[in-house]
Amino acid sequence: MLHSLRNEHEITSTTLEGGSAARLTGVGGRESRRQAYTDVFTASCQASHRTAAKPTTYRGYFVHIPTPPPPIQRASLLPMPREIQFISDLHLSLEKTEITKRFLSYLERQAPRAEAVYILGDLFDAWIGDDDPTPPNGKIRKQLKQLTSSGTQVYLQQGNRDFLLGQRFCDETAVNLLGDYAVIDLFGTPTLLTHGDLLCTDDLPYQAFREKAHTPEWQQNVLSKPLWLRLIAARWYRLRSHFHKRGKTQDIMDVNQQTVIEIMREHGVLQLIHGHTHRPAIHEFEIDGQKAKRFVLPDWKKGSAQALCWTKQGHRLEAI
Ligand SMILES: [Mn+2]
Repeated sequence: MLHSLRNEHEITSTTLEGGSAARLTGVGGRESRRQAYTDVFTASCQASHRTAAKPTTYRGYFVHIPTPPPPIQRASLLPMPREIQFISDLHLSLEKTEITKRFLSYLERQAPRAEAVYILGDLFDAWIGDDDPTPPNGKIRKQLKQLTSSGTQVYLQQGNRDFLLGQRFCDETAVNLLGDYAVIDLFGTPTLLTHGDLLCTDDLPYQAFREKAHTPEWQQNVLSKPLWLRLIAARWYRLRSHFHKRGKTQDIMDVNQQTVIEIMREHGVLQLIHGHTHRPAIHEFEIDGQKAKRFVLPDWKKGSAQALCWTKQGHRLEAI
């Protein structure tokens, strides 16, 4: 088309806007002029469908090819709101299949939304060593690994039930093991995280046992026993713990407020999140004339579980 056009006409200029088109000179009647119009129009249409960014010249006339819009810049997208989630006291075990299912579903559906998930102890009802393959340990490991691989950071504190959770478990799942106390910057507020058993200082027999059980000698002694022996010992320990609890008053099992204040003061925080007591609440009090808060996470039950979800806008408990 362009070839015949070039032979018959000389195009001196073009504007393809509105009703005007190429101004044609030279020989040819109305019919050939009409044909030239059609040719120029067709050429321009074909050209404008190309993706070249700069205008192209066809033999003296100018076809404007619109510049394609720039690709959307990542930086111009609104950032996803950051979310931090806290859970604790799941007490996962072979017998509690509903809670295991609930946790696996949480790891798959709700946890990936979070930038970080903090598990503040007693993820397992008992832990006798990272080499224990008893279900649901394998499944939990696998799903935790999937979550950390997808970009959500997972932080773990030991509880009074799973204080033998070790580095091997954390390496296999890419979970970060925290110490008994950890201070994080929670959207600008320094916040102390702990399982909570260290705050129950009225329970003297437990504190004495804890001290002993946290020595390297005690732990090495236990972990060096064969797996079958540790499995039996764990059963016995859980049974014993059940009867011990029955004999203790409710007050002894809760935190000691003076200890809470001392520990918070020591860590320079006015906000504390912990689990362990299974008494979910938000306590408000004062430390040296300043307002302080203590968040107690709920334990997981057969029929209900919750995560404390925190964003820049604030916090809420979300059902799992
Ligand atoms: Mn606990």
